[in-house]
Amino acid sequence: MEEPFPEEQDEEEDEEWPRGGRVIVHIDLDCFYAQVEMLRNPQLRSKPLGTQQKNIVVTCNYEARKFGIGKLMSVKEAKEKCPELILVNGEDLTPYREMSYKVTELLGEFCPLVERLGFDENFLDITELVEKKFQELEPNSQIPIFGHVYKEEAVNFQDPVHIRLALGSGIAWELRDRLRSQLGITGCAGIASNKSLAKMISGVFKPDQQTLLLPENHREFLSSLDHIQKIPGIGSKTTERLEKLGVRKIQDLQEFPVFLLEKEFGISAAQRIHELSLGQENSQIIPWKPPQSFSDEDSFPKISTEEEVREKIRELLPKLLERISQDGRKPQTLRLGIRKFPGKNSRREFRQCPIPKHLIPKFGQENEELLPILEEILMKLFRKMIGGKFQLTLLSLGFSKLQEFPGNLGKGSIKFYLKRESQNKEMDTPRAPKIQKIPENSDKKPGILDFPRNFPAKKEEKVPPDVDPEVFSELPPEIQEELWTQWRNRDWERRNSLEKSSGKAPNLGMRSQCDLLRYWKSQGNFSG
Ligand code: TTP
Ligand code: MG
Repeated sequence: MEEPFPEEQDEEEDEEWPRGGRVIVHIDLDCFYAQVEMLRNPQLRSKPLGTQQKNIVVTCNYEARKFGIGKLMSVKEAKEKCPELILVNGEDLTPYREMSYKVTELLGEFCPLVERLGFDENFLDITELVEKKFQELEPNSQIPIFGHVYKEEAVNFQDPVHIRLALGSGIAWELRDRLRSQLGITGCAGIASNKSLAKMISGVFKPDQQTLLLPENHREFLSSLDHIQKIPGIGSKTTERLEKLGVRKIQDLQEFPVFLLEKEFGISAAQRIHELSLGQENSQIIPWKPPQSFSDEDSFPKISTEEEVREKIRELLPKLLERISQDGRKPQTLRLGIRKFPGKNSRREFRQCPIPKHLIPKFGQENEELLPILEEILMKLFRKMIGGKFQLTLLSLGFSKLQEFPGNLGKGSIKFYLKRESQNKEMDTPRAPKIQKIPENSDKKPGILDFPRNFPAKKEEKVPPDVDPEVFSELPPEIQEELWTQWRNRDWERRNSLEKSSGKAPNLGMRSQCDLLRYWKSQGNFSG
């Protein structure tokens, strides 16, 4: 489709650009694990193929989908649908992780604003690239549109917003082309003016296709999606609450009186939910960088026995180990956090210890073996923290000091991830973990410090308010960061009830591997 470039621009409108609207591309790789397996063994390409974890087909190629096989189907059902289905074990995530980082790295060569979402999705904010192309356009230029336009809506070449999105479709095409030519991998792209819409539109035509969504179709497109949970940012808890109000479809939500939403969720949350249903969302791209630590926590009304503590640890540990496996690096420090009852909201106490060196290589390789050993270490930490009777309302686990490697592959570089395997150093002989107490605060109480009510607004301060600078300087970086985070998110619990992308894992309890993987995918909630 080609259209002439308008000779006359609406200058006023153009000056306002990007007026809240940007050009965002979302790329979702096709049948990712299966595609990686087909790259490893091209003979599989023309055959129905599934990747198996335990007794689940986590994904399958598009050949297999022709038989009605879908993601997360049981092996039994998949085999019934297609007896000739070839199954490859997909439990070792190493090849998928490597391809995943190669993709992000390649996309990063185009544009610095790349955000990863799980293993096979990336967002790019290409507003600036588009802007450059826009400025370079000659009068009467022909602007090609690449891929589909949702509902085949006519692009208005008098409208600078349309023109920029059309230019974005060209960039998305180029990105996909580069992925194919350099890495041999295909994916779908969505082009829209925000992350939420770009993600939702990218799956409209699959596989190996792309779709552009114009602003005029936002509402209609959203209404066409049946269930509210299809909106990124509306998680399962919000969905549950909305369903209780009788809201199931996105259209129901669009039409639902805002004042009733406000009654249920409070003013700002209600506003946000309503806006999401209309496709109004302006969260920024969070350029990818490796996490400094992995942690998870669970809060509860009260627990007071060691068995209950052990049970909580058993619930939290497997999913944390799973996340660490997916990351690929290996932690060197283990931390336990608790909140005692009665206690002030934010008061937590922490103890940490180095992970015995002989255990470190087992991360990501022998999680099953690690579980009982780490559990005992954590119980030991717990006993150090608690002398006699106790009542807890929260327990957290954290792994940090993710193993760094020598050479030029510093943390923060994707190459760090890609080269990881070859750089494992020999580990020392086993040693009992040394328990290390986190320095206490100035009023001599253990653990994390209390926070004041009136905070200065900026983090440029070197130390969070009212924290003893000497104590702060001795804390490990991840605890310092946590202090900052706590300080910034002092109303975290209230806001988190909206599931507003806290990055915190939901309280999943003991889960099967597949559930964990599903959880991993769902972790990519937006911030904003
Ligand atoms: P998806 O992007 O959901 O699926 P896909 O890439 O296989 O297929 P599509 O063409 O429809 O995008 O997930 C990416 C990979 O994540 C997938 O290949 C396998 C894995 N995965 C899980 O491990 N657990 C899950 O619950 C899902 C949905 C996917
Ligand atoms: Mg995919």
